[in-house]
Amino acid sequence: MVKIQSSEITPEHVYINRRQFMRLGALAVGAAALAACARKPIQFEEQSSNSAGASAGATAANPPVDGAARDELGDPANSYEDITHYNNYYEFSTDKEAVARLSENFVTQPWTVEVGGLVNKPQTFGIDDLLKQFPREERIYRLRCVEAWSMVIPWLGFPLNQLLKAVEPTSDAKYVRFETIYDPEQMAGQESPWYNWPYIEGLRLDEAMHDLVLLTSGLYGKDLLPQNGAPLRVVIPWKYGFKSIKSIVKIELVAEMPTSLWMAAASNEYGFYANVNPDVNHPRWSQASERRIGELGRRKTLPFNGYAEEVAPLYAGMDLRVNY
Ligand SMILES: Nc1nc2c(c(=O)[nH]1)N[C@H]1C(S)=C(S)[C@@H](COP(=O)(O)O)O[C@H]1N2
Ligand SMILES: [Mo]
Repeated sequence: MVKIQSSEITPEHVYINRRQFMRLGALAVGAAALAACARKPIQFEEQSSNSAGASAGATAANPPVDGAARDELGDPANSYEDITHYNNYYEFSTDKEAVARLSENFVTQPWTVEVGGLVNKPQTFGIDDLLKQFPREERIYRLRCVEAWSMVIPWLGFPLNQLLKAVEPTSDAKYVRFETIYDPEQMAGQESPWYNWPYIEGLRLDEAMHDLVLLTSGLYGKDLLPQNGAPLRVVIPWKYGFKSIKSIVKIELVAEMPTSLWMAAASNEYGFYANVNPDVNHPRWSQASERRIGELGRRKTLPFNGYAEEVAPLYAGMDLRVNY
């Protein structure tokens, strides 16, 4: 794994915090956020010098500073503990609190990602080379699960569009299809006959090219742990969490809309677009509000998970009740 140098990550982090601080403007941000700005870079320095190489998890001596980072709406990031111990990852378990333990020994090295299909320059990347070629940055995003819970997560990744540009999609390419590793010996959940394994997801090409879509290999300044999709997953913050497919081995440019695992399982409940939409309920529950992990009570769900300004133009003229 590429080790993030504190010199690479600190300026970006400081920048994000300053920008957020300015956007919050007159809001009573308080001394806590100010303290966070001052404390965070030091924390990353400590981590970089302490963590001996790849995939170092948080240790007692080296804990991430929970909640110091905030999203652009001013809400604090969830704790590292919550983000790494409340996971949807059906390859390991349908029990969110069991995924961390059951994925503990999942082997993520060596790892290759095949990028091909309707492109001029297909290429298979070793994970280390991929992360060397595309430097990571921190992005603090909300993750809104279709089950109506949410978190704020400080990811480390790079825009998917950088990788797509490198392989040069042809004019026939209209969609991007993602595939998770298929390895039932390591992933007992893949023995379940209820789903069409491997996990598949997809985006329209213009969605995939949007700068918010992050190919992600870390969080809280550390390499991803298996439960969060190590070594590489995608994060699409304006869509329900199930679109953010984990442990990717294949990215293919295709002409036809891919059928995702969830579309194949229940197309009336899980559509291709899956944009976060408080006005379109799941057939079995409301999507108007959500439970932010770590909070009491519920908060209102925002259209496109709060990213409408950036992404609503992608869907101009589309009926989002039909294209759910
Ligand atoms: N391969 C794979 N990717 C997956 C899933 C899964 O079961 N398998 N679950 C999805 C769902 S429903 C959610 S909400 C997010 C959860 O990501 P997190 O555990 O990192 O918070 O991962 C998504 N990606
Ligand atoms: Mo989800």
